[in-house]
Amino acid sequence: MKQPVRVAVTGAAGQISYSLLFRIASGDMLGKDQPVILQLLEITPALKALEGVAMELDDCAFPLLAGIVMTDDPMVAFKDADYALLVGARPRGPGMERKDLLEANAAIFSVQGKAINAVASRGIKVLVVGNPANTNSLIAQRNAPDISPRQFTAMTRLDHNRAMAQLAQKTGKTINDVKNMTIWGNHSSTQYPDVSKTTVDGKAAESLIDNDWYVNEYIPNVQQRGAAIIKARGASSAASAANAAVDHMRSWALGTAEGDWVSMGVYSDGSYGIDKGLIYSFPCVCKNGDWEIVQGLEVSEFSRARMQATEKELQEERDAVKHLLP
Ligand code: NAX
Repeated sequence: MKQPVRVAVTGAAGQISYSLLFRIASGDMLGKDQPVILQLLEITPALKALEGVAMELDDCAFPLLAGIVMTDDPMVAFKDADYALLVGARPRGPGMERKDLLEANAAIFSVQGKAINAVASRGIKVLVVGNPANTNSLIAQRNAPDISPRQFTAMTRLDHNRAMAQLAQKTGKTINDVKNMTIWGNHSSTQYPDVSKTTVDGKAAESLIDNDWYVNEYIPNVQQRGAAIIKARGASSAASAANAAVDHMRSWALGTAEGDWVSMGVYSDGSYGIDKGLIYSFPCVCKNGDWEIVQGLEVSEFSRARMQATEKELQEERDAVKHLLP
């Protein structure tokens, strides 16, 4: 058996974590041979509820769960952490403007970025799930100057999975038939689900679907899927969000399938003309615990306009918290 790795999870008493922690502890994220120590961060009023979650984790008797730490102190939660899943965030309250939301979260993610910088493993892999995920990831990254910006990512895998599922359903195929899906940009309604390189059962997706359906139904449905879940369930996506977080980390740590890629919000190096330094979702391949943006894809005018619209939103989010960035 391998040595245990330390996995920090914030917002650990929340609804996504109620699914996520059990998946991590059962080995779904890092493999069935990789023991984990869960280091769980919550705000002080939620520590009692967190104890209940830890009791249930104990009651699962997971062979791979080598320990649980519970704390309201980021310096404890991120101590020597090899992985961090930043799920906890400030939700939008009544009367709260978008700018207030960005600022409230900037406060949380700057503290957590500083703590990661100070005490985490130098090889830490960070995934931000809490919204606005891309900009929260940017804030954490900018507050961790001793850690490579490549180690801070944001989650668009749920959007990626949603886009694959909707395409599989439309074409009467299964998820296993869908390859090379891309989500570009922000995890928000400006994201651009791009099927121009996607294949379904070896055939170009564009040859199987009607362009009208793609532009007027598919793209908006993927963009608005989170709202549709809230409307139907009365609560935001939780199990599917946890599943996507597990998928994101597993791809990053253990690699992507040969010939396929995944969508990840990563540090832009200027690829495809996207503003350097933004955390932007690109098609990525992962190998040996590292990711790379897929290069050389042809970008149509239609795609370019959508990639730029979502880039613009990310630039605006960044600019709204600029005064709080080091
Ligand atoms: P919940 O409100 O159920 O849980 C959030 C938890 O975070 C709470 O227990 C809260 O006490 C804790 N928390 C708040 N501030 C904290 C801090 N400073 N340190 C540690 N813990 C803190 O929300 P949940 O449904 O679990 O969603 C969590 C976040 O994921 C939200 O921001 C949500 O918008 C976001 N999502 C992101 C998705 C994505 O694809 N990137 C999809 C699903 C989800 O909407």
